[in-house]
Amino acid sequence: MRIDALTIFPQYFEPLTLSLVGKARDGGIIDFYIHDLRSFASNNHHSVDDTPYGGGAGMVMLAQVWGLALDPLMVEDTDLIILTPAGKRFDQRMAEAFSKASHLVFACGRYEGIDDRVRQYYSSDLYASRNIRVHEVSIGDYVLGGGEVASLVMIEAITRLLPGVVGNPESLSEESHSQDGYLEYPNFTKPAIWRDIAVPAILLSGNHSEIAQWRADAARRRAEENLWTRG
Ligand code: 6GU
Repeated sequence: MRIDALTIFPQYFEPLTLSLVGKARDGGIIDFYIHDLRSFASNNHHSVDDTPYGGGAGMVMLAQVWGLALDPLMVEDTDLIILTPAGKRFDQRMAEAFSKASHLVFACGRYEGIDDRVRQYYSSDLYASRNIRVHEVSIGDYVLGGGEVASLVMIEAITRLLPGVVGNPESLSEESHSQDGYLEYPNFTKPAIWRDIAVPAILLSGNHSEIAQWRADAARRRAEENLWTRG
């Protein structure tokens, strides 16, 4: 999978050299390219934003700058992801769908967002005929300073689903959110007693069917309890 990210703060993407994602990158499973949006700014001040038509607070990012940055990346079979708190909510199902993509482009907006004509332009029939799809995505109902952290969240959730990134692929099918509404059972390791708290005895019994039953019950209890707080 190839991933491009466009941002005025390329340093936000330095964590992608770490951990599983970093290893997948070293191993050639993922190809990352981070682009500094400001290098596409054409005026003397290198500005990337201006005041909104119609008035109001904040600044809007320039379509012209985004167009110059995006044009060379819009190759056949590309998913362009525009990060915005007004987008469709990211979840595990969306992560699974994007993990099957061949090319993801993350457009990180700052300020009050990107001139909407950028979304319109790359959503045209011409681009659709080249299998270019545009998605506006949010990672949750709160507002961040920009799309960079949201991109990192999405990239980690998506790339760990690629074959060869997570060592034991079985762990992917048993984890929280692997099925709608499913939360993983609680886990324990040695010692069997820690600060007077014992590990549930069944887990030490070696009885695999009873352990499976206990875990299924614990997972269901957890999902029910968390329903109240998750909404
Ligand atoms: Cl994608 N961007 C910003 N700026 N804030 C957000 C978000 C995205 N998702 C949730 N909050």
